[in-house]
Amino acid sequence: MSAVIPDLPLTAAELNFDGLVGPSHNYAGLSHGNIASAKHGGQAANPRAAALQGLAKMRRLLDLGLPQAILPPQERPYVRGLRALGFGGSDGQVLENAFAQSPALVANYSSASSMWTANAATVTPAADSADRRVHFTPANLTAMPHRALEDQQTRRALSMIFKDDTHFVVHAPLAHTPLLGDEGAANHNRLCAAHGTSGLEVFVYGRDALGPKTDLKFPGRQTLQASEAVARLHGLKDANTVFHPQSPTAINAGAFHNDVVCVSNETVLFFHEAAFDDPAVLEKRIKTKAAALGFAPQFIMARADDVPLTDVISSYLFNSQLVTLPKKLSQGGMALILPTQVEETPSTKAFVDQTLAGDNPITEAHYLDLRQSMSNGGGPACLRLRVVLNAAQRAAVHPGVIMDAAKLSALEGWVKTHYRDRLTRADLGDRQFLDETRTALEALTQLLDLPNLYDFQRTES
Ligand code: SUG
Repeated sequence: MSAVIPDLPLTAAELNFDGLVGPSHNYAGLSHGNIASAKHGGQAANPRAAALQGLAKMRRLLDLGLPQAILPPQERPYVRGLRALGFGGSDGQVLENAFAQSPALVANYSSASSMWTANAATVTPAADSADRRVHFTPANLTAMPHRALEDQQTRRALSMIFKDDTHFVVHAPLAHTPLLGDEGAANHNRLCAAHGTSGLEVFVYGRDALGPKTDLKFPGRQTLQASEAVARLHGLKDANTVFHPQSPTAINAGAFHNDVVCVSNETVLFFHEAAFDDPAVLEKRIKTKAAALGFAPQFIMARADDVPLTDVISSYLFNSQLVTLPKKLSQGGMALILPTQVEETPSTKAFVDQTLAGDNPITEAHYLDLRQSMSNGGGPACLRLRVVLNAAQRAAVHPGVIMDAAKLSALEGWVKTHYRDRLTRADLGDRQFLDETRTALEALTQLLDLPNLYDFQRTES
Protein backbone atom coordinates (compact mmCIF):
# COMPACT_ATOMS: atom_id res chain seq x y z
CA MET A 1 0.00 0.00 0.00
CA SER A 2 1.52 3.30 -0.96
CA ALA A 3 1.63 6.12 1.57
CA VAL A 4 -0.73 9.01 1.00
CA ILE A 5 1.31 12.17 0.66
CA PRO A 6 -0.69 15.09 2.01
CA ASP A 7 -0.81 18.34 0.09
CA LEU A 8 1.34 20.94 1.75
CA PRO A 9 -0.16 24.32 2.48
CA LEU A 10 1.55 27.05 0.50
CA THR A 11 1.72 29.19 3.61
CA ALA A 12 4.85 27.50 4.91
CA ALA A 13 7.33 30.05 6.23
CA GLU A 14 10.90 30.15 7.34
CA LEU A 15 11.75 29.95 11.03
CA ASN A 16 15.29 31.08 11.79
CA PHE A 17 17.12 29.20 14.53
CA ASP A 18 19.87 31.50 15.73
CA GLY A 19 22.79 30.17 17.71
CA LEU A 20 22.74 31.51 21.24
CA VAL A 21 26.35 32.55 21.83
CA GLY A 22 27.87 30.47 24.63
CA PRO A 23 29.76 31.80 27.67
CA SER A 24 33.13 30.60 26.35
CA HIS A 25 33.14 32.83 23.22
CA ASN A 26 36.82 33.64 22.63
CA TYR A 27 39.36 34.38 19.93
CA ALA A 28 41.65 31.37 19.59
CA GLY A 29 42.66 31.72 15.93
CA LEU A 30 41.50 28.18 15.23
CA SER A 31 40.17 28.37 11.68
CA HIS A 32 42.77 28.12 8.94
CA GLY A 33 41.44 29.93 5.87
CA ASN A 34 39.12 32.18 7.91
CA ILE A 35 40.83 35.56 7.76
CA ALA A 36 38.96 37.21 10.64
CA SER A 37 39.68 34.25 12.96
CA ALA A 38 43.41 34.41 12.16
CA LYS A 39 43.51 38.20 12.54
CA HIS A 40 41.85 38.28 15.96
CA GLY A 41 43.39 35.11 17.41
CA GLY A 42 44.85 35.86 20.86
CA GLN A 43 42.80 39.01 21.48
CA ALA A 44 40.49 39.30 24.48
CA ALA A 45 36.84 38.55 23.67
CA ASN A 46 33.69 39.83 25.32
CA PRO A 47 31.25 36.89 25.59
CA ARG A 48 28.59 39.02 27.23
CA ALA A 49 28.60 41.56 24.38
CA ALA A 50 28.69 38.73 21.82
CA ALA A 51 25.58 37.07 23.26
CA LEU A 52 23.74 40.38 23.64
CA GLN A 53 24.55 41.35 20.03
CA GLY A 54 23.09 38.01 18.88
CA LEU A 55 19.95 38.52 20.96
CA ALA A 56 19.58 42.07 19.60
CA LYS A 57 19.61 40.65 16.07
CA MET A 58 16.82 38.22 17.00
CA ARG A 59 14.81 41.08 18.52
CA ARG A 60 15.21 43.08 15.32
CA LEU A 61 13.85 40.21 13.24
CA LEU A 62 10.93 39.72 15.62
CA ASP A 63 10.20 43.44 15.26
CA LEU A 64 10.12 42.96 11.49
CA GLY A 65 7.33 40.43 12.09
CA LEU A 66 9.45 37.33 11.50
CA PRO A 67 9.25 34.32 13.79
CA GLN A 68 12.45 33.52 15.64
CA ALA A 69 13.87 30.53 17.49
CA ILE A 70 17.23 29.56 18.98
CA LEU A 71 19.59 26.63 19.16
CA PRO A 72 21.30 26.45 22.56
CA PRO A 73 25.08 26.61 22.99
CA GLN A 74 27.02 23.39 23.48
CA GLU A 75 28.81 22.27 26.62
CA ARG A 76 32.18 24.02 26.60
CA PRO A 77 34.78 23.52 27.96
CA TYR A 78 34.01 19.99 26.84
CA VAL A 79 35.33 18.01 29.79
CA ARG A 80 33.97 14.64 28.71
CA GLY A 81 35.91 15.03 25.47
CA LEU A 82 39.11 15.85 27.35
CA ARG A 83 38.55 12.93 29.71
CA ALA A 84 38.36 10.65 26.68
CA LEU A 85 41.91 11.78 25.83
CA GLY A 86 43.22 10.33 29.11
CA PHE A 87 43.05 13.30 31.48
CA GLY A 88 41.73 12.18 34.87
CA GLY A 89 40.50 13.32 38.26
CA SER A 90 37.60 15.61 39.01
CA ASP A 91 36.24 17.72 36.15
CA GLY A 92 38.22 20.72 37.45
CA GLN A 93 41.39 18.61 37.50
CA VAL A 94 40.75 17.27 34.00
CA LEU A 95 40.56 20.83 32.71
CA GLU A 96 43.59 22.08 34.61
CA ASN A 97 45.72 19.07 33.71
CA ALA A 98 44.82 19.38 30.05
CA PHE A 99 45.57 23.09 30.11
CA ALA A 100 48.92 22.52 31.83
CA GLN A 101 49.83 20.12 29.05
CA SER A 102 48.40 22.07 26.12
CA PRO A 103 46.50 25.37 26.25
CA ALA A 104 45.91 25.00 22.50
CA LEU A 105 44.16 21.67 23.05
CA VAL A 106 41.88 23.21 25.67
CA ALA A 107 41.15 26.12 23.32
CA ASN A 108 39.83 23.61 20.77
CA TYR A 109 37.65 21.95 23.42
CA SER A 110 36.37 25.33 24.65
CA SER A 111 35.33 27.10 21.45
CA ALA A 112 31.81 28.54 21.36
CA SER A 113 31.75 27.85 17.61
CA SER A 114 28.35 26.11 17.73
CA MET A 115 26.94 29.68 17.71
CA TRP A 116 27.28 29.61 13.89
CA THR A 117 24.21 27.48 13.33
CA ALA A 118 24.36 27.79 9.55
CA ASN A 119 26.91 25.02 10.12
CA ALA A 120 24.70 22.99 12.47
CA ALA A 121 22.93 21.02 9.74
CA THR A 122 21.58 20.90 6.22
CA VAL A 123 17.80 21.20 6.18
CA THR A 124 15.40 20.02 3.48
CA PRO A 125 11.83 21.29 3.75
CA ALA A 126 8.95 18.85 3.38
CA ALA A 127 8.02 20.39 0.02
CA ASP A 128 11.24 18.96 -1.48
CA SER A 129 11.64 15.62 0.27
CA ALA A 130 10.22 12.32 -1.00
CA ASP A 131 8.46 11.45 2.27
CA ARG A 132 7.12 14.98 2.85
CA ARG A 133 8.94 15.30 6.17
CA VAL A 134 11.51 17.94 7.12
CA HIS A 135 15.00 16.41 7.01
CA PHE A 136 18.06 17.45 9.02
CA THR A 137 21.59 16.13 8.70
CA PRO A 138 23.86 17.51 11.42
CA ALA A 139 27.10 18.68 9.80
CA ASN A 140 30.19 16.67 10.77
CA LEU A 141 32.47 19.73 10.30
CA THR A 142 35.50 17.51 9.84
CA ALA A 143 37.64 20.25 8.27
CA MET A 144 38.36 22.10 11.53
CA PRO A 145 39.41 20.20 14.69
CA HIS A 146 37.41 22.38 17.09
CA ARG A 147 34.28 22.24 14.95
CA ALA A 148 34.45 18.47 14.44
CA LEU A 149 33.57 18.21 18.14
CA GLU A 150 30.10 19.66 17.56
CA ASP A 151 28.08 17.11 15.63
CA GLN A 152 26.94 14.74 18.38
CA GLN A 153 25.66 17.52 20.62
CA THR A 154 24.01 19.10 17.58
CA ARG A 155 22.26 15.84 16.83
CA ARG A 156 21.11 15.57 20.43
CA ALA A 157 19.71 19.11 20.49
CA LEU A 158 17.98 18.77 17.10
CA SER A 159 16.46 15.44 18.14
CA MET A 160 14.94 17.09 21.21
CA ILE A 161 13.66 20.15 19.37
CA PHE A 162 12.36 18.27 16.32
CA LYS A 163 11.23 15.16 18.16
CA ASP A 164 8.00 14.39 16.35
CA ASP A 165 8.86 11.83 13.68
CA THR A 166 5.59 12.26 11.82
CA HIS A 167 7.03 15.61 10.72
CA PHE A 168 10.80 15.48 11.23
CA VAL A 169 13.77 13.23 10.48
CA VAL A 170 17.07 13.97 12.22
CA HIS A 171 19.72 11.87 10.51
CA ALA A 172 23.06 10.84 11.97
CA PRO A 173 25.95 13.09 10.90
CA LEU A 174 28.03 11.72 8.01
CA ALA A 175 31.10 9.67 8.96
CA HIS A 176 34.18 11.61 10.05
CA THR A 177 36.30 10.98 7.00
CA PRO A 178 37.96 13.58 4.74
CA LEU A 179 35.86 12.08 1.95
CA LEU A 180 32.70 13.44 3.55
CA GLY A 181 33.54 16.89 4.92
CA ASP A 182 30.13 18.46 5.52
CA GLU A 183 29.60 22.10 6.59
CA GLY A 184 25.81 22.09 6.61
CA ALA A 185 23.59 24.90 5.35
CA ALA A 186 26.55 27.26 4.82
CA ASN A 187 27.17 25.40 1.55
CA HIS A 188 23.53 24.96 0.57
CA ASN A 189 21.11 27.41 -1.05
CA ARG A 190 17.46 26.91 -1.82
CA LEU A 191 15.51 28.63 -4.60
CA CYS A 192 11.74 28.37 -4.97
CA ALA A 193 8.63 30.32 -5.99
CA ALA A 194 7.62 30.60 -2.33
CA HIS A 195 8.97 28.85 0.77
CA GLY A 196 6.22 26.22 0.77
CA THR A 197 6.51 25.16 -2.88
CA SER A 198 8.83 22.57 -4.34
CA GLY A 199 12.31 24.08 -4.50
CA LEU A 200 15.70 23.72 -6.09
CA GLU A 201 18.42 22.89 -3.57
CA VAL A 202 21.79 24.18 -4.73
CA PHE A 203 24.63 22.29 -3.05
CA VAL A 204 27.93 24.13 -3.36
CA TYR A 205 31.10 22.18 -2.66
CA GLY A 206 34.68 23.23 -2.06
CA ARG A 207 36.31 20.11 -3.41
CA ASP A 208 35.66 16.82 -5.12
CA ALA A 209 37.41 14.41 -2.76
CA LEU A 210 37.62 11.77 -5.51
CA GLY A 211 38.66 14.14 -8.26
CA PRO A 212 42.06 15.48 -9.31
CA LYS A 213 44.07 17.51 -6.78
CA THR A 214 43.44 21.26 -6.97
CA ASP A 215 45.67 24.15 -6.00
CA LEU A 216 43.68 25.33 -2.99
CA LYS A 217 45.71 27.38 -0.52
CA PHE A 218 42.98 27.05 2.14
CA PRO A 219 40.76 24.04 2.88
CA GLY A 220 37.81 23.37 0.59
CA ARG A 221 35.75 22.25 3.55
CA GLN A 222 32.66 20.83 1.85
CA THR A 223 33.10 17.82 -0.40
CA LEU A 224 30.95 16.91 -3.40
CA GLN A 225 30.58 13.43 -1.91
CA ALA A 226 29.10 14.84 1.32
CA SER A 227 26.65 17.03 -0.59
CA GLU A 228 25.50 14.07 -2.68
CA ALA A 229 25.09 11.89 0.40
CA VAL A 230 22.96 14.52 2.16
CA ALA A 231 20.77 14.92 -0.93
CA ARG A 232 20.24 11.14 -1.09
CA LEU A 233 19.48 10.87 2.63
CA HIS A 234 16.94 13.68 2.34
CA GLY A 235 15.11 11.98 -0.50
CA LEU A 236 15.79 14.71 -3.05
CA LYS A 237 15.09 14.00 -6.69
CA ASP A 238 17.39 15.08 -9.51
CA ALA A 239 14.79 17.70 -10.46
CA ASN A 240 15.27 19.36 -7.06
CA THR A 241 19.06 19.47 -6.93
CA VAL A 242 22.03 21.21 -8.45
CA PHE A 243 25.64 20.50 -7.41
CA HIS A 244 28.19 23.15 -8.26
CA PRO A 245 31.78 23.96 -7.18
CA GLN A 246 32.86 27.03 -5.23
CA SER A 247 35.54 28.93 -7.07
CA PRO A 248 39.09 28.31 -5.79
CA THR A 249 39.59 32.09 -6.11
CA ALA A 250 36.91 32.69 -3.48
CA ILE A 251 38.24 30.01 -1.12
CA ASN A 252 41.80 31.28 -1.48
CA ALA A 253 40.62 34.83 -0.75
CA GLY A 254 38.99 33.69 2.53
CA ALA A 255 35.49 32.52 1.53
CA PHE A 256 35.80 29.31 3.53
CA HIS A 257 32.04 28.74 3.17
CA ASN A 258 29.88 29.60 0.16
CA ASP A 259 27.66 31.73 2.41
CA VAL A 260 30.48 34.28 2.68
CA VAL A 261 29.91 35.13 -0.99
CA CYS A 262 26.28 34.15 -1.68
CA VAL A 263 22.82 34.12 -0.14
CA SER A 264 19.47 32.97 -1.55
CA ASN A 265 15.84 33.52 -0.71
CA GLU A 266 12.83 32.27 -2.67
CA THR A 267 13.48 33.34 -6.28
CA VAL A 268 16.60 35.42 -5.57
CA LEU A 269 20.26 34.42 -5.71
CA PHE A 270 22.39 37.31 -4.40
CA PHE A 271 26.11 36.67 -4.95
CA HIS A 272 29.54 37.83 -6.02
CA GLU A 273 30.98 37.18 -9.48
CA ALA A 274 33.86 35.20 -7.95
CA ALA A 275 31.68 32.97 -5.75
CA PHE A 276 31.30 30.06 -8.17
CA ASP A 277 33.36 28.20 -10.65
CA ASP A 278 31.87 29.36 -13.97
CA PRO A 279 28.80 31.30 -12.77
CA ALA A 280 27.25 31.32 -16.26
CA VAL A 281 27.07 27.51 -16.21
CA LEU A 282 25.48 27.61 -12.76
CA GLU A 283 22.90 30.18 -13.87
CA LYS A 284 21.99 28.00 -16.84
CA ARG A 285 21.61 24.88 -14.69
CA ILE A 286 19.44 26.74 -12.22
CA LYS A 287 17.27 28.34 -14.90
CA THR A 288 16.57 25.02 -16.62
CA LYS A 289 15.59 23.17 -13.44
CA ALA A 290 13.67 26.14 -12.01
CA ALA A 291 11.62 26.36 -15.21
CA ALA A 292 10.66 22.71 -14.82
CA LEU A 293 9.59 23.47 -11.23
CA GLY A 294 7.54 26.42 -12.45
CA PHE A 295 9.45 29.53 -11.38
CA ALA A 296 11.93 32.03 -12.78
CA PRO A 297 15.02 32.68 -10.66
CA GLN A 298 16.44 36.19 -10.29
CA PHE A 299 20.21 36.58 -10.19
CA ILE A 300 21.67 39.63 -8.47
CA MET A 301 25.41 39.49 -8.99
CA ALA A 302 28.07 41.97 -7.85
CA ARG A 303 30.89 42.36 -10.36
CA ALA A 304 34.45 42.39 -9.09
CA ASP A 305 34.98 45.73 -10.84
CA ASP A 306 32.30 47.29 -8.65
CA VAL A 307 32.81 45.35 -5.42
CA PRO A 308 36.31 43.88 -4.97
CA LEU A 309 36.39 40.41 -3.43
CA THR A 310 38.57 41.73 -0.59
CA ASP A 311 35.77 44.15 0.39
CA VAL A 312 33.25 41.30 0.24
CA ILE A 313 35.35 39.18 2.59
CA SER A 314 36.13 41.96 5.06
CA SER A 315 32.58 43.36 5.18
CA TYR A 316 30.56 40.11 4.79
CA LEU A 317 28.17 41.74 2.29
CA PHE A 318 26.82 38.36 1.15
CA ASN A 319 26.75 36.86 4.62
CA SER A 320 23.59 38.84 5.09
CA GLN A 321 20.26 37.28 5.86
CA LEU A 322 17.83 37.70 3.00
CA VAL A 323 14.33 37.41 4.41
CA THR A 324 10.80 37.61 3.05
CA LEU A 325 8.94 40.35 4.89
CA PRO A 326 5.43 39.58 6.08
CA LYS A 327 2.93 41.52 4.01
CA LYS A 328 0.87 42.73 6.92
CA LEU A 329 3.73 44.82 8.36
CA SER A 330 5.22 46.20 5.15
CA GLN A 331 4.77 46.16 1.42
CA GLY A 332 6.05 42.62 1.38
CA GLY A 333 9.26 42.21 -0.55
CA MET A 334 12.54 41.12 0.99
CA ALA A 335 14.99 42.64 3.46
CA LEU A 336 18.73 42.29 3.81
CA ILE A 337 20.04 41.99 7.38
CA LEU A 338 23.65 43.11 7.12
CA PRO A 339 26.61 43.70 9.44
CA THR A 340 27.55 47.35 10.02
CA GLN A 341 30.86 46.71 8.24
CA VAL A 342 28.90 46.71 4.95
CA GLU A 343 27.64 50.22 5.67
CA GLU A 344 31.18 51.36 6.51
CA THR A 345 32.73 50.01 3.29
CA PRO A 346 32.01 52.35 0.34
CA SER A 347 31.86 49.70 -2.41
CA THR A 348 29.53 47.38 -0.49
CA LYS A 349 27.27 50.20 0.74
CA ALA A 350 26.96 51.43 -2.85
CA PHE A 351 26.03 47.94 -4.02
CA VAL A 352 23.32 47.60 -1.39
CA ASP A 353 21.91 51.03 -2.33
CA GLN A 354 21.95 50.09 -6.00
CA THR A 355 20.18 46.80 -5.20
CA LEU A 356 17.46 48.59 -3.21
CA ALA A 357 16.88 50.99 -6.12
CA GLY A 358 16.89 48.19 -8.71
CA ASP A 359 14.14 46.12 -10.26
CA ASN A 360 14.12 43.18 -7.82
CA PRO A 361 12.22 42.09 -4.68
CA ILE A 362 14.77 43.50 -2.17
CA THR A 363 13.23 46.61 -0.61
CA GLU A 364 14.93 47.12 2.77
CA ALA A 365 18.39 46.96 4.35
CA HIS A 366 19.04 46.76 8.08
CA TYR A 367 22.54 47.12 9.47
CA LEU A 368 23.42 45.45 12.78
CA ASP A 369 26.43 45.47 15.08
CA LEU A 370 27.69 41.90 15.32
CA ARG A 371 31.34 42.76 15.86
CA GLN A 372 32.08 40.07 18.44
CA SER A 373 31.00 37.27 16.10
CA MET A 374 32.35 39.00 12.99
CA SER A 375 35.83 39.03 14.53
CA ASN A 376 35.73 35.23 14.35
CA GLY A 377 34.40 35.23 10.79
CA GLY A 378 30.70 34.86 11.62
CA GLY A 379 28.16 37.32 10.19
CA PRO A 380 24.35 37.46 10.31
CA ALA A 381 23.86 34.47 8.00
CA CYS A 382 26.35 32.30 9.88
CA LEU A 383 24.39 32.85 13.06
CA ARG A 384 21.15 31.30 11.81
CA LEU A 385 19.78 28.00 10.54
CA ARG A 386 16.76 28.38 8.28
CA VAL A 387 13.96 25.86 8.72
CA VAL A 388 10.91 26.09 6.46
CA LEU A 389 7.83 24.81 8.28
CA ASN A 390 4.11 24.66 7.59
CA ALA A 391 1.61 25.27 10.41
CA ALA A 392 1.45 21.66 11.61
CA GLN A 393 5.23 21.29 11.59
CA ARG A 394 5.65 24.60 13.35
CA ALA A 395 3.27 23.46 16.09
CA ALA A 396 5.40 20.34 16.60
CA VAL A 397 8.64 22.25 17.33
CA HIS A 398 9.66 22.21 21.00
CA PRO A 399 8.04 25.46 22.20
CA GLY A 400 10.80 26.34 24.67
CA VAL A 401 13.14 27.45 21.88
CA ILE A 402 10.64 29.72 20.10
CA MET A 403 11.26 33.34 20.99
CA ASP A 404 9.02 36.24 21.84
CA ALA A 405 9.94 39.61 23.33
CA ALA A 406 9.61 38.37 26.92
CA LYS A 407 11.78 35.33 26.33
CA LEU A 408 14.45 37.45 24.70
CA SER A 409 14.42 39.70 27.77
CA ALA A 410 14.76 36.65 30.01
CA LEU A 411 17.76 35.48 27.98
CA GLU A 412 19.34 38.94 28.13
CA GLY A 413 18.97 38.82 31.91
CA TRP A 414 20.50 35.34 31.96
CA VAL A 415 23.49 36.54 29.91
CA LYS A 416 24.03 39.53 32.19
CA THR A 417 23.97 37.27 35.24
CA HIS A 418 26.29 34.56 33.99
CA TYR A 419 28.64 35.87 31.30
CA ARG A 420 32.04 37.50 31.65
CA ASP A 421 32.80 40.66 29.72
CA ARG A 422 36.39 39.64 29.06
CA LEU A 423 37.81 36.25 28.17
CA THR A 424 41.33 35.33 27.10
CA ARG A 425 43.04 32.02 26.45
CA ALA A 426 44.53 32.07 29.96
CA ASP A 427 41.00 31.97 31.45
CA LEU A 428 40.03 28.78 29.63
CA GLY A 429 42.01 26.49 31.92
CA ASP A 430 40.50 27.89 35.10
CA ARG A 431 38.16 25.58 37.04
CA GLN A 432 36.23 28.58 38.34
CA PHE A 433 35.40 29.45 34.73
CA LEU A 434 34.27 25.87 34.08
CA ASP A 435 31.98 26.10 37.07
CA GLU A 436 30.52 29.38 35.86
CA THR A 437 29.74 27.97 32.41
CA ARG A 438 27.98 24.98 33.91
CA THR A 439 25.90 27.09 36.25
CA ALA A 440 24.89 29.17 33.22
CA LEU A 441 23.98 26.15 31.09
CA GLU A 442 21.98 24.53 33.89
CA ALA A 443 19.95 27.72 34.26
CA LEU A 444 19.44 27.80 30.50
CA THR A 445 17.91 24.32 30.43
CA GLN A 446 15.16 25.68 32.67
CA LEU A 447 14.58 28.79 30.56
CA LEU A 448 14.23 26.64 27.44
CA ASP A 449 12.43 23.76 29.15
CA LEU A 450 15.03 21.28 27.94
CA PRO A 451 16.02 19.58 31.20
CA ASN A 452 18.11 16.81 29.62
CA LEU A 453 19.91 18.89 27.05
CA TYR A 454 23.38 18.54 28.58
CA ASP A 455 24.73 15.28 29.89
CA PHE A 456 27.48 16.55 32.16
CA GLN A 457 27.35 15.55 35.78
CA ARG A 458 29.13 17.91 38.08
CA THR A 459 31.89 16.25 40.07
CA GLU A 460 33.42 17.65 43.23
CA SER A 461 36.12 20.05 42.10
O1 SUG B 1 34.02 27.75 11.12
N1 SUG B 1 34.95 30.52 13.08
C1 SUG B 1 33.94 29.82 12.32
C2 SUG B 1 33.06 30.79 11.58
C3 SUG B 1 31.90 30.10 10.94
C4 SUG B 1 31.12 30.99 10.05
N2 SUG B 1 30.02 30.29 9.52
C5 SUG B 1 29.52 30.42 8.27
N3 SUG B 1 30.18 31.04 7.33
N4 SUG B 1 28.39 29.85 8.02
C6 SUG B 1 34.58 28.83 11.34
O2 SUG B 1 35.62 29.16 10.77
C7 SUG B 1 36.73 30.72 14.71
C8 SUG B 1 37.02 30.26 16.14
C9 SUG B 1 38.29 30.83 16.68
O3 SUG B 1 39.23 31.08 15.92
O4 SUG B 1 38.36 31.04 17.93
C10 SUG B 1 35.65 29.91 14.04
O5 SUG B 1 35.45 28.75 14.35
